[in-house]
Amino acid sequence: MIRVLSCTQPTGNAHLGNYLGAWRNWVKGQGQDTERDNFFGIVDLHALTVTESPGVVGAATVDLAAWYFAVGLDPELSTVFVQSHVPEHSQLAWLMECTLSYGELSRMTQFKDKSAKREGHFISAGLFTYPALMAADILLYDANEVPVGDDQRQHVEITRDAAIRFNHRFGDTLVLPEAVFPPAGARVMDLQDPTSKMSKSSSSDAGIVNLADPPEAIMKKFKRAVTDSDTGPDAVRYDVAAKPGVSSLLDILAAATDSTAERVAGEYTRYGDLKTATGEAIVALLEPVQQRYRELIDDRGELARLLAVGGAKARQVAGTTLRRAYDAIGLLPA
Ligand code: AQP
Repeated sequence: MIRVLSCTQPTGNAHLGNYLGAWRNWVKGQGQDTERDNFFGIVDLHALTVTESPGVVGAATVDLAAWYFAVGLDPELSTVFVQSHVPEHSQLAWLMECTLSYGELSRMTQFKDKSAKREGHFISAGLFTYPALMAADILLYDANEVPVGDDQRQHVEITRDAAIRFNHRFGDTLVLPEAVFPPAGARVMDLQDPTSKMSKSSSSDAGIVNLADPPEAIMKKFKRAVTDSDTGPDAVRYDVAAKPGVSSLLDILAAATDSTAERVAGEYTRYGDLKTATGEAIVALLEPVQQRYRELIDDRGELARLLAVGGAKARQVAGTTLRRAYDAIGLLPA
């Protein structure tokens, strides 16, 4: 049996990067032949690193739960839970903070990026230590596979380092996870700045395809996507360094149509046609998801019920792992 774990922060709007980079692959994994035990978290405690007012995170948690089920997570096949409902996350996080070094945390690119974006604003200690909480999120579930977008590569690496160091100190206790990336869509880029990843905290909405965007807005964003001024028969080609905008569109179209960027490149000669085709493919992909989201978000009672069931199941697994870690260290039993 393969244990699968991945999570999302309830901050900002769900976007195409979340869907193509992570969620769609979680759903695909549910239907695979190999026996899989799937855990998908809504990591609300991570959202606190950048939260300064009441009432925001809870609402965003419900919204994200609706997106999780709308994209196709099946409560029969996957355990969907909220991080703060499973106190073991915070407890193992402390052990991970004591396992990782200041130097390792200082080298995390997300800390550098996010603290730079918040220059002049409050930068919480949590923004610095959150990779330890993320390591706990993964290790609590003995996860073998962590299906994520490319931006999470460094987080899974540091999680492995933490597990290796813990096991070296206290004996074989924690399972070493592997990050798993989709063949296309692992790094969906901002449509207005194709050298930066599409991100909830981007400054301009024009570069982000929100999952809730209506079809006209999606088409408009793709039609205005930044490309380059090349002309000629081979202008449409996949070359991330030389042609980031075109390559990003090709990658999105490949992800949406289960193809490869190189193959879809061969089907177009004009940027306008590529933009229209990519926009249309995304509109078609999102249409049924948006429909299900609208139904689910109106049934908050059912969402709360599903999260309670998932939380209880997650606690069983998390509690066993935390106990194992405490015992390995030799903490005095209560
Ligand atoms: N642009 C992206 N391309 C591919 N995958 C992406 N993911 C996020 N952005 C992209 C994947 O979505 C999952 C959930 O991510 P998250 O929302 O918890 O965290 P994040 O990566 O920090 O998301 P954002 O949008 O970039 O938020 P901010 O702006 O707050 O940093 C992960 O598997 C992630 O890889």
